[in-house]
Amino acid sequence: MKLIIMKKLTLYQLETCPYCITAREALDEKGIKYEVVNVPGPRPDRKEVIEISGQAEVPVLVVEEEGKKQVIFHDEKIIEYINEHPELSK
Ligand SMILES: N[C@@H](CCC(=O)N[C@@H](CS)C(=O)NCC(=O)O)C(=O)O
Repeated sequence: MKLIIMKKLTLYQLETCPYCITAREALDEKGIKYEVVNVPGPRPDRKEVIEISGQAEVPVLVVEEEGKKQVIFHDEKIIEYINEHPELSK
């Protein structure tokens, strides 16, 4: 029997942020499912993303798997992660 481990992906982002658009396009091109959390515009108000990632910039991708969270930020790092995980597209 094959065991399927599900990853839950959440993208913290701003709709018009160019780095976020790049990350979304990369996820969408690969058909990867993810949830979107739109962060507030002002940096000090981004409490959730600061708590999760230790910094205020978006995009931030959170990958949850079996209770563990992996936090990835910088658009190029997000793209690197999804390129290294082709199983996310299935
Ligand atoms: N090096 C980051 C840059 C991300 C970035 O600058 N994001 C902007 C929005 S486009 C941001 O959150 N800046 C912080 C702010 O608005 O104060 C990346 O590649 O993702």
